[in-house]
Amino acid sequence: VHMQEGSVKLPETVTVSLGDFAPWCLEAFAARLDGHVEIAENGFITLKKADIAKEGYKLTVTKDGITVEAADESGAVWALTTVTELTAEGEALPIVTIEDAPHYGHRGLSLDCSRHFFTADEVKKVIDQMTRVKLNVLHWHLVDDQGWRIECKTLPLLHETTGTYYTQEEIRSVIEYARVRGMEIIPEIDMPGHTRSMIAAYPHLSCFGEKTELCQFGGIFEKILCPGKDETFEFIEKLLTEVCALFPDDRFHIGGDEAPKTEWKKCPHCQALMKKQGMKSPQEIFSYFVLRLEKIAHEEGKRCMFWDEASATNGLSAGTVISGWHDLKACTETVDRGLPVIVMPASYCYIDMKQNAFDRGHTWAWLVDTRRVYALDPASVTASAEKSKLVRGVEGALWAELLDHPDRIAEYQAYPRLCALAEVGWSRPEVRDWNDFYVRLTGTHLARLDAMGIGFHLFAPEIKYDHGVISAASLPHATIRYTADDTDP
Ligand code: TNX
Repeated sequence: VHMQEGSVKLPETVTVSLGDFAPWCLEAFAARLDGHVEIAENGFITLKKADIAKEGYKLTVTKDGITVEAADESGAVWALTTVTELTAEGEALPIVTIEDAPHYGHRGLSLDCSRHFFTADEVKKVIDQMTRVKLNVLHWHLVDDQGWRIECKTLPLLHETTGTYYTQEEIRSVIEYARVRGMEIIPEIDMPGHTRSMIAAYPHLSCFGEKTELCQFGGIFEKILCPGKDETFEFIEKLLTEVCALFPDDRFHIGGDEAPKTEWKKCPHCQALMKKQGMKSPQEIFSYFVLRLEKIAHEEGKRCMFWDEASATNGLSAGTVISGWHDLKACTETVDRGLPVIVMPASYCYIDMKQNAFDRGHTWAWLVDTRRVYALDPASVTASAEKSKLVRGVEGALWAELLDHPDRIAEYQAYPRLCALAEVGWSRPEVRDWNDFYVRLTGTHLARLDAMGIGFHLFAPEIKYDHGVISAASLPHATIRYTADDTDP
């Protein structure tokens, strides 16, 4: 960043010369300016193709206008996002030159829409807010034990049994909304565990085929898909043929986490499979399942992702990417096996955890406050320069078992922790510094989040007790409410 004296106001209607860029890269910018953007020759903003890193940009603001140089549309999207950020509260732009590019190519959020249904409009809002901090991947967790959320024309009992789901039309509109914001959508169909919503619709998919209901609360459930029956794989093939075609991006997450082997050990089909394949343990059935899922997804033209439980599977294809969620060690083991990893250890990246002891949220991975998120160093998972290339990026996870109330708790959980995570993904490690981040966050960025209409979490007020008087001081934006009789304020 190179700042100079002076500033320039954005005109009422911002004219843009597109150069060789596709018009879609203006869409998010125009939406943020209530449509006051026009394509024109000699525009106030000039876009130029340049030899700059993927997603990178050079933004030059002068008294006469703005020049954006980028190699691709996403670089232009991020440059214009920076312009929006600098003018979020109606400020004039500083005269400045910014050269910027992300450190990691994968900067994501995993959003659980099974446990809590976010409407298509709510998902779009999440996407727009994510792109404000230049996150570029929405890992869309669409199905789980508590609900199946994809309209499925060939296997309609899936969505009919759950009742609340996205139509294919809605899914397409979310994908398009994300695309013009430079964001990839990676859908997830978690298998073979976390599949109660599939089994509730089609009971024959489980080992013993008995009728069952959707789960009403979170957890790890023993009734999962049966790998001993051919019908299970025929079903998955049919399912993935339809669902893969719905999502144009080439990556597909097939889960693989938390799959108890309890039923497999008792199931005659699974026992027969073990015998036939010469398997010695149910763990080998799991690997067999994972490899078959991978093959089916490949046939549909997809590159696969799995949770880290799958990373020990021998024979995974080199392009398969692992989401390392247990801890940093799981990420290290993944790269040691030669597989690419998304670093998302729960104790840093799970924004469904409480941020302080009084919050609503999980605690199993400990309290995860903003400072803790910021402290994540993805590069620390390996000391080898060669293996460090396998560290593809970071992801936050907003699991949704506890997101049913109060209103907008998702925003409260996500911000400002996602701001910290975005910086972990974007900035070079050597320029990251918590004190500097904290000053920028509380000095200007929280006000911007406020101007963007995001309901964020504030750092706890400082409480003092002195000679019988309790006093509390907090940051701007906060309202302190209290009661003296132990009731909820
Ligand atoms: C673990 S992370 C899960 C989720 C839960 C989450 C709650 C992962 C792959 N599985 O099913 O929602 O913990 O924090």
